Amino acid sequence: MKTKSIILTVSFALATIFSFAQTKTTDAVQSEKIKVWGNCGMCKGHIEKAAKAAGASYALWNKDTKILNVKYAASKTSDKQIQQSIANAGYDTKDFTANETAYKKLDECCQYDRKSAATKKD
Ligand SMILES: [Cu+2]
Repeated sequence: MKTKSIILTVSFALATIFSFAQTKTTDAVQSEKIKVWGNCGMCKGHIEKAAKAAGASYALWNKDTKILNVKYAASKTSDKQIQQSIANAGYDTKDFTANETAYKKLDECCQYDRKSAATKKD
């Protein structure tokens, strides 16, 4: 009977570890839809690259809707870090504004209409 209780204990422990590991992985993956200003296919490349450089595991920007779909591990990066990285690359996002210098570095075709046409100097 001793063997039986050992088996029970071990399988219970394994089940606990397994379910814990599962919850952890599902909890860790975040997905967001972020508005990012931009123009063309080249912008798409830059935006997605910047998102991935900030730790996103998945990034897909739609130039018609201007919506960036991202997936990332919460332990690795955050919505804000991703947006900051995109802004550093010259693109305005929902919560961040690219600085003028980064924007001016973009190719002419990529110089999209800024988030706020209002006065934004740096
Ligand atoms: Cu472009």
